[in-house]
Amino acid sequence: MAGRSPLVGIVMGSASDWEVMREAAKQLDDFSVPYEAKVLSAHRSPDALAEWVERSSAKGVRCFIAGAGGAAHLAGVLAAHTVVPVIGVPMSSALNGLDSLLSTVQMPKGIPVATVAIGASGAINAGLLAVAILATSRPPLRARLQAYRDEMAAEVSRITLDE
Ligand code: RP5
Repeated sequence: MAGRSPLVGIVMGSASDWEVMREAAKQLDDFSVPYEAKVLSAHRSPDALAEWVERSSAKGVRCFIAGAGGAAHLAGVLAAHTVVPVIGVPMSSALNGLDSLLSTVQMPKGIPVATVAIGASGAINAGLLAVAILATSRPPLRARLQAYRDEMAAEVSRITLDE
C-alpha cells in the first residue's frame, strides 16, 4: 500500500534487508495501511536519514519501523529525531543477529525503541504492532485487528492431533 499519504515509515540500512523487511510491509498491505519504504543508513547517509524522518513525521507518519543489522544503531538514531513511536527490527548477521538485537533493544533511558524479534518473525510483528498503534485511534482498523486475532484463535481451536 505504498502510494496514499503514508501513515507508517519503513526504513532499512541496506537493500539487503528488504527481503526480511518486506514482511512488515505485507502486514501493512493486508490491513490497507499506507506506508513508505526507504533504504537509509545511520552511518552511510546520516543527513538524509535525519531529513527524511523529520519530514515524514511532519507530514503525518504515525509510526516508524527500522530494520538494521550488525552495530544496528538505525532505530535509535531514528528515534532521536522524532517523538513518533519507533519499532526496531534486528536483522540476522555474522553473529546470528545477536549484535543487531542488543544494539537495537539496549537503548539508554530517555529515547525508547520498541524492539521485536530477530528476522522475519520480528518484521511480521513489527507490521502488526504498527497496525495496533494506529488502531488505538481508528476504530475500523481496531475491528480488523480483532477479527485477525479471532481467526487465529479459531485456527488453533480447529487443530486436532492424531492419537
Ligand atoms: C547494515 O549492515 C544493514 O542494515 C545490513 O543489515 C548490514 C549489511 O549491509 P550490506 O553490507 O548488505 O549493505 O547497515
